[in-house]
Amino acid sequence: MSKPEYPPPPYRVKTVEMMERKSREERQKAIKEAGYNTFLLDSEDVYIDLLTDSGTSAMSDEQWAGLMKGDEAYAGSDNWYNLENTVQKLYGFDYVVPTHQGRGAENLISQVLISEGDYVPGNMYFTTTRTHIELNGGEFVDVIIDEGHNPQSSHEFKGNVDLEKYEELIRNVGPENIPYINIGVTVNMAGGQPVSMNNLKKVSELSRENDIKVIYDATRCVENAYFIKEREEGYEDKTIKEILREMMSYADGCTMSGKKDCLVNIGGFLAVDDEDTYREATQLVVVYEGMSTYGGMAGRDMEAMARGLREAVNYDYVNHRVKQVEYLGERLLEEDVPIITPVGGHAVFLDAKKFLPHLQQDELPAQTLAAEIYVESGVRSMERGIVSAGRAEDGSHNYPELETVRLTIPRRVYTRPHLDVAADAIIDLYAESEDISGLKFVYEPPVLRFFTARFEKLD
Ligand code: P61
Repeated sequence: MSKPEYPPPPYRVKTVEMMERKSREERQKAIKEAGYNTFLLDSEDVYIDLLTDSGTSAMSDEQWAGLMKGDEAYAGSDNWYNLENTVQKLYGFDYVVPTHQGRGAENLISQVLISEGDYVPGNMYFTTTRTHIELNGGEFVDVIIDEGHNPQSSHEFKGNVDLEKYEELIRNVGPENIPYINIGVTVNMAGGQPVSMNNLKKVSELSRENDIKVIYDATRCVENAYFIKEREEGYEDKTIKEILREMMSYADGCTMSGKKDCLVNIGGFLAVDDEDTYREATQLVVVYEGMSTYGGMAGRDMEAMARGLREAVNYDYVNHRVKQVEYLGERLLEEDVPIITPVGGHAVFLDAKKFLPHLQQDELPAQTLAAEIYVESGVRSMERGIVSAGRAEDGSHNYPELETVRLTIPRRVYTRPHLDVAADAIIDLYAESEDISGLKFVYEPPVLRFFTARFEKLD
């Protein structure tokens, strides 16, 4: 069998952080105390942390040096102008509003654009995005292609918008009731799947014809640009930077969680083309985040993000990053462990319905599997299934087709042997998976329940 590709990282180590693996007995105790919810584990009880790629990147020496250049003036700091200028140059939007993280930007755009009773289509929901849409009286409508919901479909752009579904929504509810379409590039909940340039272009045309704005969730847009370069005809010789600029030219604005592709631990922004939207957002940002020249970030955070934005469009960096994720996927596929394919940009998603076929979705297969992986190996992962999907208006669970466990790779942090530890443990667990019993809720908060819910084992 051929060895999966793993390019050498385009960086070397300057500082290390020591880590320790607790014993199996300690891990069993820790997960029980955490109510079988990996979000509630203490970080010191975790060996290899694949919970998220959000805010967990390793910063470069350039970024750390930038922290010392933090201008902590309350208003108009140098670092803000550097950040604003970098976003304008790389993304092409005229107006930038800083926020403390991605959901801050989602709050602003949802409040500015959505009126009670509106519909907001998107290529699969994301938890915080949908919550802000709903809190502002909107209804989210999923218009991703069917392949996006199918773990085994080999479609190369599973994040694409189904233009027929989008058109049908426009016909049924009227374009005046759709303030914008929200496009995730890439689509987190679908497995980090990209959207093609051709699809972005068509979505833009249809939206402009109907006077509907296009707002991207640009959180992982660099990884999306990489997939376009690798997979879409005509883009193989373009730079990541050029592809990114073209992608953004088909949008009216974007929200950004700086904690992912911007390579920082905290931060975010909203960027738009239209002055009216910008003005309204700056009126709100002072209420929710801070002045419109810091939006909840320290000067040093803004400097680190400006530098991270520029580093992230380096081809060698993003090529190594995505290949690292693919490597973990390949290791699992070699042993027939069920995962979502093709492997996406930031994480490998285990198909928990197939991994634990004896469990009903009500028995919370993905939540169960994430807890078992932790006990087996000390590796922390995240449930992305029925628990994350929450409840419908009538109080019943939403039943998403994708019931997954996400093994998310932080940027520039782990090495191949770390990924092998995770792969080996999951392969071993798969061999004995029929002995694993499910979980039930014992505490369930009403909003974004997955963060703090608690569970007990079913007998
Ligand atoms: C994550 F379990 N993602 O993937 P903020 N859009 C997109 C995101 O991936 C995203 C945000 C907006 C996280 C953190 C997280 O249900 C959860 O900077 C595509 O986190 O506010 C965040 O950006 C929000 C984990 C968020 C979750 C919500 O791990």
